[in-house]
Amino acid sequence: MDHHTEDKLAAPVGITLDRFIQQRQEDFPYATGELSQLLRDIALAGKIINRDINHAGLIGINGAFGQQNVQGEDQQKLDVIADIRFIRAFRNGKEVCAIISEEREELIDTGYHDGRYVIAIDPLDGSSNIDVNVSVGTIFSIYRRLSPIGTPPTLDDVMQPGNAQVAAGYVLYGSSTMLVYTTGHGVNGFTYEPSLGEFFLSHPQLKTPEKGKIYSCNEGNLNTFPKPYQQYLAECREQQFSARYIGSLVADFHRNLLKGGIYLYPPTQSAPQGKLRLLYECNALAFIVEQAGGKATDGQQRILDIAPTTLHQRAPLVIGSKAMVERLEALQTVVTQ
Ligand code: AHM
Ligand code: MG
Repeated sequence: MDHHTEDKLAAPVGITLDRFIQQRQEDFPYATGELSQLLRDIALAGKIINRDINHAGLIGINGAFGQQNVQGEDQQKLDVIADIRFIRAFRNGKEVCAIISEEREELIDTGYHDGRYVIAIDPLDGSSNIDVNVSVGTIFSIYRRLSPIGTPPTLDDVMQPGNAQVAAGYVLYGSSTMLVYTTGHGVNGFTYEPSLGEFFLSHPQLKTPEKGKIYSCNEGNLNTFPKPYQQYLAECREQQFSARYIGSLVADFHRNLLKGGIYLYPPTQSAPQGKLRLLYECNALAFIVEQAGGKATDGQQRILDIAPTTLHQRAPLVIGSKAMVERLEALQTVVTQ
């Protein structure tokens, strides 16, 4: 039987995430395999959280946990569960010496001081959407530590600018679950096949369109946006672009990445630095979008060049198709605030 007939009878399932990571590692002869293992740990924790989310409505873990996180927001139960699962996965993996999480006030020293990497994670972004069955996501950034191997991690290890990331990605728990990541050599997307329990390469070498026709922001805050943003959004409406805003960053970002578009979380009256966190949300997505040919700015400068000053700092975010982000940047210089 020839290959063509065979493939028609039993369609090939494609490349698994594990195989892909292994092949990539072979391209880097001096790679120790620790980063590969770390990516596998993330994928495994993602699968477990995917299961938890799918069961959430059934087993009563939906809804508020009755506590607030460090930003004073209500924590949802699944935020807490996802946080525990990822931190456990990183502790078990022993590749990272330090973790910072959107859900925790302080840096976590994993105790594995030989670990070369540190990780910043938003374990479950958009979790206020879970009760209404809307997509949520996990966002992560990986950095090489700055302090010497074998010593306790320091704050400097986790307060690096986004341009120092060695890998970043997200898991989107949507109508299907996907893992999208970059190690600085393009962006690849994997779709989870629940019956096989594996992620398969579904979106190799993702590129985002140069221009798009989708804009995504919370327009309820429009009147308090700085003038250049108001002007930009007026132009979007004049051109009859589509307004699409789920209010779940990973889902909004992912749609725009594939279709072309712009996501904006500008400064507002109640949130003068925007709402999103530089280290847990903005940096990872900025690295991915740039690797896919897009752009990310805080309105003044490239997101990846911002030197962080505090663990939980926020930054305005404008991210997506290059031409659209550049139009907003151009308006920043000509429209008076
Ligand atoms: P979270 O980290 O507390 O889940 O908040 C982040 C979410 C993003 O997913 C989303 O893009 C944004 O908050 C929506 O904010 P708003 O409700 O102000 O539009
Ligand atoms: Mg978040």
